[in-house]
Amino acid sequence: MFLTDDGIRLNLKLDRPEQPAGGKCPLAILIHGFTGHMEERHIVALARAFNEAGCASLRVDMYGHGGSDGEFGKHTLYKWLNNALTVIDYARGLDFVTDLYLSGHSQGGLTAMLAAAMKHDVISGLIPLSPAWMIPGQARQGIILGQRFDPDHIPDVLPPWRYTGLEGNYIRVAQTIHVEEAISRYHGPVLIVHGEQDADVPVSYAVKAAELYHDAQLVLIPGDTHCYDHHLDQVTEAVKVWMMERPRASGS
Ligand code: FER
Repeated sequence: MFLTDDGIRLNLKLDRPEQPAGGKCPLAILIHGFTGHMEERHIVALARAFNEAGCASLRVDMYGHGGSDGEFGKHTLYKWLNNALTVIDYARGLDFVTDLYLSGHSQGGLTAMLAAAMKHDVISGLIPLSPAWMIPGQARQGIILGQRFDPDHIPDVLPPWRYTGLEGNYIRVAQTIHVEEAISRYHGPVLIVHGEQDADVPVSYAVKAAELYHDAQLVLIPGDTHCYDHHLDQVTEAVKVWMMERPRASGS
């Protein structure tokens, strides 16, 4: 299924829980990370976890990723944020949807945090998974993907560090984003899940975000990595349990 966001086709996949035909249910939007896509093992498992909790899942390939339009090198957090706003508005209009939840992994988790701040009145719960919310602060300090650069002299195209072709505009955009401000604008319930051995996003950021949010629960997974190579079942279980604890809108 495709949705068009200002001329960019976004690849979406909707999975509804097993339930009587015509039944209403909540829906969780699920956003992959930097260089990721909707068919990654952990993203598919999380979509299924939402379904098992009686919640539809809507996986999205973001600009320049997976089956969506756009070039990877030209993606920025602003483009991802616009994609997220478009997908949220689409999901709100689906007739079976009661409440809307927003989830994402890593850079998708950061995107979910920023979009939840903008759409705080329509997002019933936020589930950032190993959210890479250090990206903006590190971009200002001159660190990206573990590499150092001069934050005041950004090249048009970054050197081929871990990935080739990423344009400097990615960093210029990230430098403008202030995540603490976004965190303070979202007052709904939050579940943060993070592997304690994450080598890409330090677990300290999950701890800090859980402190800053008004109503957050933090689940740390001992021994696990950025993409949950060892204990994905614990991640999906945490999401499932938290979702089943949510109050359901009447009529569902
Ligand atoms: C970075 C560290 C982590 C970064 C991106 C990530 C672009 C995101 C990882 C992911 O989404 O999985 O410095 O810079």
